[in-house]
Amino acid sequence: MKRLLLCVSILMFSFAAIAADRQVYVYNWSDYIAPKLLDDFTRETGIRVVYDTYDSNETLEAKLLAGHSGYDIVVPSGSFLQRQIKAGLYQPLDRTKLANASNISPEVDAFLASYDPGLRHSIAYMWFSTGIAYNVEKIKARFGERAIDSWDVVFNPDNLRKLSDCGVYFLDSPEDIFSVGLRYLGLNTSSKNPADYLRVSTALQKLRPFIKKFHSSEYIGALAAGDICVAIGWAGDSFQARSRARESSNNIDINYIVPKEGTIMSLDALAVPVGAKNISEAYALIDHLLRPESAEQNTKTTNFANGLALSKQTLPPEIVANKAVYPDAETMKRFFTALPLEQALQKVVTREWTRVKSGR
Ligand code: N2P
Repeated sequence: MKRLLLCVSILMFSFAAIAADRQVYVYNWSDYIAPKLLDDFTRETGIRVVYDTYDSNETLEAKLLAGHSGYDIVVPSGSFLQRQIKAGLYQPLDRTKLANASNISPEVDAFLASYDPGLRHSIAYMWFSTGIAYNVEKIKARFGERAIDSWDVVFNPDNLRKLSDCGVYFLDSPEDIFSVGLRYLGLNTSSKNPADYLRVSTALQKLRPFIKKFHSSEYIGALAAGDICVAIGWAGDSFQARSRARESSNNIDINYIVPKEGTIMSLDALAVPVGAKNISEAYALIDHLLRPESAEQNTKTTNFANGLALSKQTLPPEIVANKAVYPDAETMKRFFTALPLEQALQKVVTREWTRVKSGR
């Protein structure tokens, strides 16, 4: 009897040890998930989630290129995903092992297929535009009743000068800023001509004195606290700034607009790097994120549109009706997407970006 008890306890102990051993390493954008989802996942599966965040594709890419990042799931944006797949940085994904992948809408899958042909290496996560987020009262104090609907607010130096005293942030994302700069200047947003990018760089250099910071996540808190009055930012993050201000009842009202000239629309996807060790755990978490209730939770928390077809029917009406989060056909017409640049052109853009940021 004693021996049996001993055996049983050894067995139980080993099961517990095995369960406790299961983990998945995730590297995701900051402010890009409902934290509750990860707790629910661990409670349900016993798989521990080790979760780190970044706020730029360049940071993620540097980690992947250095090799052995240790991550099982990462979340690159479309154009980066495309070139990283080509560089052999991701493992193929077997969609038949993801029962919930069929929840993704055909439009979102088609968008992702423009970066990952055949959808062999990735799963859509969230999609969004890049636009202008601003403090309603402070902008009104400087521009009066004038409608805020154009890139002119941030790309015309005379306008930006008027905003510099209340604080201007730009995303630290050359793809976003060069894309919208090309559009503002009336140039081809998929131009392959370095001269076009140099024109954008020249325009940005004129704006540089009025920009407090290039950063891709701090603008959420800075807008919400009233520390800055305008940012070129991403849709979901900008509305997170609005929610945070409302939660703190500080009377700060934040708005976000898709400029009338149009803007870049992007899509982030879940992918499993080569060298990832916890593959079945990665599949389990990806499938968990693709549940309708998870995607809904994510959109409610982050204000980013998820890729699921059904979501729009169950989300709160104020999110679905927000055309800056779920654009209607009219808004959609103003969107364009970005593809990776040829290496030589990418070098020019990277060099110009450093030049703009350093103000030299
Ligand atoms: C989340 C930012 C995700 C959008 N804070 C940029 N890929």
